Amino acid sequence: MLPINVTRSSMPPLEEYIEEIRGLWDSHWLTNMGEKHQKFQTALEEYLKVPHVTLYTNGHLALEGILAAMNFPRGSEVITTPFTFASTTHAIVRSGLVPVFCDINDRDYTMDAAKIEALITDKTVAILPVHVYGNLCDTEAIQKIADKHGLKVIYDAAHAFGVTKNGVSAACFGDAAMFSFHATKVFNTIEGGAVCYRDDAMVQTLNDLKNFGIHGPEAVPFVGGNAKMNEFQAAMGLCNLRHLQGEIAKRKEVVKKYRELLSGYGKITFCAPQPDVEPNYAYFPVVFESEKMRDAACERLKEQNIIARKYFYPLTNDFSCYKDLPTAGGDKTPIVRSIASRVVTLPLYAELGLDEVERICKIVSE
Ligand code: T4K
Repeated sequence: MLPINVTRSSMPPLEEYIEEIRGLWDSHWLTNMGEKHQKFQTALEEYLKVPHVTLYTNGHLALEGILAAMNFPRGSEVITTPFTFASTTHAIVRSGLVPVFCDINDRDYTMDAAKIEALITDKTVAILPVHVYGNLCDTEAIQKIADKHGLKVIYDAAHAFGVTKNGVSAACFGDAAMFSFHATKVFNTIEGGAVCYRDDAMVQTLNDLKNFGIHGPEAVPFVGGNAKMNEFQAAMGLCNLRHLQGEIAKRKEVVKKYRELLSGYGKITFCAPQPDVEPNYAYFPVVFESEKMRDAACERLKEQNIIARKYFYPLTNDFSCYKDLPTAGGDKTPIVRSIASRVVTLPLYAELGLDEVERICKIVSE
């Protein structure tokens, strides 16, 4: 029997993708901001209702791109969450900045805005929260703190494509938001990512950063790298965008079934639904009473070839690569430590059968 993985890439009908890429065999134009790239960028700006979208080859380089574009002095501090994928913390550190870890709340596992101000020092330049699992952070409270202290807000919105709050897309909060379009996301371009923002001045810098700072065949005024999205990625994005609402609707049914079957089982808790938020059902995290119970459930599922994943355990501030980082480790973030040791994300994708969900829930509750 094929394994049931934590997720499975959404793909458009093969014929649709072939039709979308057919023209590339005439033009032989495969990358460097070609026709598909331009079309996809415009489609996203319209869909997300955000003034600017800069496409990147993946979400991680998009995040590094934002940090580079902001040009913070080396050694500056960025308040962030350790309850995330390696990418968030790595992007801060690889940019020569120091991550300062803030605790999360136990309702939706996003950064606890009430704990941010205590972490601000004269070296703090930005807040970098994560809309983890597609749950939106307390964007109003975070913006208030940032305005009061003159800090930038950069959202890691890797999980939040398609999520809106009172009709406003996750792209529109803070100074910039990064989306990941990785194969494992609700919306994918195979690999891919984007930065969304309002500041016109950032357009040139972000483009320079992803295309060697080249302005013309004989003009290179900026030291940039290479992080361009290619035409095949953009074509995948154009196709998947047409199917996004259908994908989200199917995921909604899966999540509904999980909640229905597991809510009577007292030993696990779910994220609380967020008022005014239209979710994308990106992940289905459940938190067990104890680490032992969580690990046992994972083992039992694995015996049945069902691969649940402990997103996000271990915490990034416990990674061995950060053992010498003075701000890492320790017990300064008790809630996140407790959640991370008990959380598991159950399989979730559009085509996951409701009978499979029943099977998973039976194993979990046993
Ligand atoms: N910030 C946050 C908060 C993030 O979660 C991420 C990425 C980023 C930043 C960085 O964005 P990117 O630079 O990646 O665009 C996966 C993804 O690779 C990663 O994108 C994602 N977060 C993270 C949460 O999950 P792994 O190491 O768990 O992936 P892997 O290879 O174990 O795949 C998980 C399952 O997905 C597989 O068991 C089957 C399925 N799958 C996987 C691939 C690669 C598919 O169905 N198709 C595929 O092509 O990191």
